[in-house]
Amino acid sequence: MKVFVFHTPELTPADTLPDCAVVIDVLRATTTIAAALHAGAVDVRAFSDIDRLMAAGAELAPSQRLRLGERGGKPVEGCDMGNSPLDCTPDAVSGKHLFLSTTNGTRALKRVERSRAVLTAAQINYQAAVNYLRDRQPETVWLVGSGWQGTYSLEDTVCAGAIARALEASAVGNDEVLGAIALYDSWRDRLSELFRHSSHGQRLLRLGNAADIDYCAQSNCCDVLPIQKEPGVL
Ligand code: 3SL
Repeated sequence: MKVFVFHTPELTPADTLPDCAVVIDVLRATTTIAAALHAGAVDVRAFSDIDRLMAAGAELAPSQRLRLGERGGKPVEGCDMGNSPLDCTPDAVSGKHLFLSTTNGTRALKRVERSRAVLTAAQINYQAAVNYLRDRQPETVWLVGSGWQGTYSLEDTVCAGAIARALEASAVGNDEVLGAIALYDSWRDRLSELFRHSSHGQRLLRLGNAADIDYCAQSNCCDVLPIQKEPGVL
């Protein structure tokens, strides 16, 4: 197994795809996906475009679906919810199909959705991805951070580092892997503090989402593996 870390979807090679892509958006899309599936959502359907989300969502009765939309950290008008993992309680999501569109996470998923296998991971469930990778031993693995509109996000890289650290024996595909492991090793006991320093953490704090940051900074509180069943559906 050869593991590569890419800090943003834009940095992934344009002419190839891996055997397994792991999409990471710790703040907050892939945390929300993990929390929703853990709380009993039937599936999560990812859209990069809100209009497409609305059109697809309209094909199901309101009792069967929930539409989650986020732009710039804020809930999108007309959707049922924003992108807070804390809203994904069993009462809210159990038995429902979720339609999700976010600024960066769902876009990152789109970039690699044609890979042989696609997982999503966050700090709250990364061990499930590690177990899958150890078990399946795909030849090439991309750990893809979602970043923020094309720029690097600290929290995604730290989670990639947690995964790469746990896969220690694997071949290191690029220098970013070593950088991500070093970042994780330095901050592993103070993740909530690190996330508060990050630019998106600061944005979420300004929007009053401190509790989300604390939730997203927990390690492996959800034993769930979001795995793509068909392009865009986890
Ligand atoms: O950019 C994204 O995909 C979101 O996760 C951003 S937010 O945390 O919902 O603001």
